[in-house]
Amino acid sequence: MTTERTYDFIVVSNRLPVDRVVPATGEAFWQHSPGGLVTALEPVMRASAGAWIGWAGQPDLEFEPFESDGIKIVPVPLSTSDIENYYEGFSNDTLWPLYHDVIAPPKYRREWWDAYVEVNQRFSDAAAKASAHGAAVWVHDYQLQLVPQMLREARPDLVIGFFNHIPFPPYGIYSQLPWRRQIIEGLLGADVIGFQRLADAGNFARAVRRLKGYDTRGPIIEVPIEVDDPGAGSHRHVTRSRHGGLVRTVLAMQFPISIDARMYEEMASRPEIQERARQIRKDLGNPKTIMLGVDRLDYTKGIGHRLEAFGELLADGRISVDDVTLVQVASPSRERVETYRQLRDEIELTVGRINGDYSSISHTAISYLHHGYPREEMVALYLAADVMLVTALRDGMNLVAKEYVASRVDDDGVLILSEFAGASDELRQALLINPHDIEGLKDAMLRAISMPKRERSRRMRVLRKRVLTNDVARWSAAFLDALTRSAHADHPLQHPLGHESRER
Ligand code: GDG
Repeated sequence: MTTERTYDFIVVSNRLPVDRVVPATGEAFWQHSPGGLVTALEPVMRASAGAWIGWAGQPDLEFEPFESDGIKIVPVPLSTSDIENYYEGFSNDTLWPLYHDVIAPPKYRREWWDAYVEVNQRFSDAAAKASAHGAAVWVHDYQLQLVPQMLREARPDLVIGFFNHIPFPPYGIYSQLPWRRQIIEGLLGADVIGFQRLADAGNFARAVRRLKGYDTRGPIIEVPIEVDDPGAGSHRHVTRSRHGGLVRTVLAMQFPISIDARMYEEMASRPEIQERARQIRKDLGNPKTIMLGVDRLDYTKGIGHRLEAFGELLADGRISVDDVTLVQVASPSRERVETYRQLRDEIELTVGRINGDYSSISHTAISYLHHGYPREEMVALYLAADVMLVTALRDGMNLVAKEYVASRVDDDGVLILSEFAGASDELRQALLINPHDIEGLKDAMLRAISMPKRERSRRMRVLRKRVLTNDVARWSAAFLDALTRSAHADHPLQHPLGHESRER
């Protein structure tokens, strides 16, 4: 009999940090996809013999666990129907619009919910199987909100963390969800629940009070323990509530995510990337001002609002294509979901109209790029852009804003940033805007275009200090520190119930 290996630290996310590449000839292989999360967690994974559990990105295929760049990878299979119902359906067409202030109408389908429960159970089973006794498990994002409770039921010995990368909506919106109670219960299975903003944590605490009637004190939520709960003896943080009952405490607070700022700084200092930035400016006709937008093509990002403002400035004659050009990278996203197809059509129609109306043979109003680019090219674009436009209607954090700042090693460039993006809590020296206020957005664009060099540098220096200090390593350390404290704050044997009462 073979005993499966178990791990002391486990990360669970919908997607694994690797891609399976199938070349035209030769054998398929795994490629490390170094996203922000991998970079943040890599050192911790290595130091603590960690494993990463998630979907490998290809439907209907099962893969054995394997090792990639020193990280153990445990693939969870998803069928074509799981992808349609759990991923594209419930995750991307119910939860995503609901959690982003119903910018698009969420669809509530019972079969999608059933698939969500089933797939969450599969992820939880995989995590339970791979976890050593007392291991720390860190679950990520809205696709897996039921996993904490499922995992706690199966393995009360584990320390469980959850981080929500997207906003948590106000109760008036959240309460639309037919399964609102189940999701809250799912999340409360964690010891620590992290959000991007203080406001998200506040919205969550309110939902807990309204739906469960539990007491909350600041970031602490008191979850009553049933006396016949089989795992009661193993629960951590067991105390007596004001009302005399036994409660388990859960910490729910903000841990704003960040980027590997030093990596962006290092890339932006490379001569070949700086040369590429100059080349980009030259290719665009060396305009006085380059404005840049970089987003997944998603309705939360406010791409239409920024195009409208830009188009009106051209129409009003307040800017001219001879001086100002807009580069919009819209990387392809969720193209099988109908709302995203419609969004693409709308954006491309608007870009076509503005270019048709205002471009000249020598100057294009908007360079619209519906591609993904290598990171080097993104950094060159950041360096080439005088003004960065982040006009999200709702965004958990928005890493692009932080990447732009980290890349500006020359202390130059102006960031226009929506107050509806989590990043606006920290990046106060940006030009903060309300993207729904088109006149205000136009004014901010003009102000950015004509901002004196001294003011640009002063603002950028403050922004850079902030991003370089609060980087992604600090984020993961803060979260894991809270989780570790939660692991050591209580011991199962000190459970106030004592053994006899639990055996009743
Ligand atoms: C979710 C939340 C939260 C984009 N196009 C290309 C490319 N990107 C990279 C950017 C950035 C990332 O993708 C996008 O991150 P964002 O934070 O801007 O937005 P979401 O994808 O919606 O992320 C968000 C985040 O999770 C983390 O918690 O901040 O609020 O919605 O890193 O650079 N990268 C490359 N080529 C592209 O064409 N290489």
